[in-house]
Amino acid sequence: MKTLKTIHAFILVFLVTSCSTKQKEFFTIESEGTKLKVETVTDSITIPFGMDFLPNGRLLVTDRAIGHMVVVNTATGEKELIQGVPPVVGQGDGGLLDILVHPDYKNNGWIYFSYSEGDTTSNTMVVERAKLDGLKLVQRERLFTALPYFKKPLHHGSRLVLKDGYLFIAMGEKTDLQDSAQTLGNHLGKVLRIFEDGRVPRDNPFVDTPDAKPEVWTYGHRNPNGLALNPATGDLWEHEHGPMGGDELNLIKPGLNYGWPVITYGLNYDSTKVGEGITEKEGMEQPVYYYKPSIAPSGMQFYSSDVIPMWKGNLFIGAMALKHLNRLVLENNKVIKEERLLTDKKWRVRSVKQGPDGFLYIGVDGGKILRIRPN
Ligand SMILES: [Ca+2]
Repeated sequence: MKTLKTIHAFILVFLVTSCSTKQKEFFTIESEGTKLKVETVTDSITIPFGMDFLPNGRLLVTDRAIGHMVVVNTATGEKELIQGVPPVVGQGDGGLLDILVHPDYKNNGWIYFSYSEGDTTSNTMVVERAKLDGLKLVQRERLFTALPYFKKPLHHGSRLVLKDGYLFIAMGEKTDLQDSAQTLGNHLGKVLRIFEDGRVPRDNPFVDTPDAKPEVWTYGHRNPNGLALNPATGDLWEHEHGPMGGDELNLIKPGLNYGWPVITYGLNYDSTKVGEGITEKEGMEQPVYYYKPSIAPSGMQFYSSDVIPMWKGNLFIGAMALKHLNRLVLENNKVIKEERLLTDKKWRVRSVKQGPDGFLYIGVDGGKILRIRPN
């Protein structure tokens, strides 16, 4: 028996070694008349909801439903599990959600992450920051708890962006509480702004509004699964899952109402109208772009590198229902072209991130991490 175990251990070591040293799987695609190489970085991550880069080519990935935080060596594909991650509600849309490495990580060591907390009868989305001691999370600090807790573990939104000392958080409307998005006294269906240490800025738009949550930056959102900064302009962009046929791309400006559920380009899933069935109303913002039929967007990244020159300044969004990588060309904050990449692969593209190497990394459910690079 002992001999058998030893043989198994040898086989395992051999397999791990041979997998990590073999030639990476790849294929080519074409965009704007240029061939690009798509290469597998690693696999066996079930739902790679969030990804961000540590120094030295190490990629942090959240595996949503099982609540794992993994660090991937992007050169070898080897994965290591981070310890000390809080327990999560892995049902519905819940789990370990977005992850963000502080832009000044080398000096401060902070890692930000969001997750769903509670149980299947009462839960919400929480944002923490922590540091890494080897492969363990330490100095955990809770920065934000979306209120109120609610029963269904659905529509947490949960994307995070850091900019100039502020942390932006996108929070979903928690389904059955649709009207919550139009009410300022809760955090649901909102983009929120806090300082990166959790304090609330005094110049947020609703700090002096009676009964409003002071963290509210914008409202009237449904289920945001994408939040990204355009590094060329400093603008904050959001995308959200609409109902059937109403996925939206929005340019986020403080204090504005983005309309859900009063205006929408979508229908309820039983094909009935949402509310009065209107698409515009005074005092409510129009999306910059919307998808009909819905693509079910997830993850979002402005590509800012010169490594793939024809993509510079373009916006990339994962698509989970109409499975592909969505590429938008913007001009003066309007979409002038849409391209759907990787359509033949039928991948639910969950996360998109530009690497420090200028390659575009995507995480797909079921569950590979891949990178797109010059051929
Ligand atoms: Ca809207």
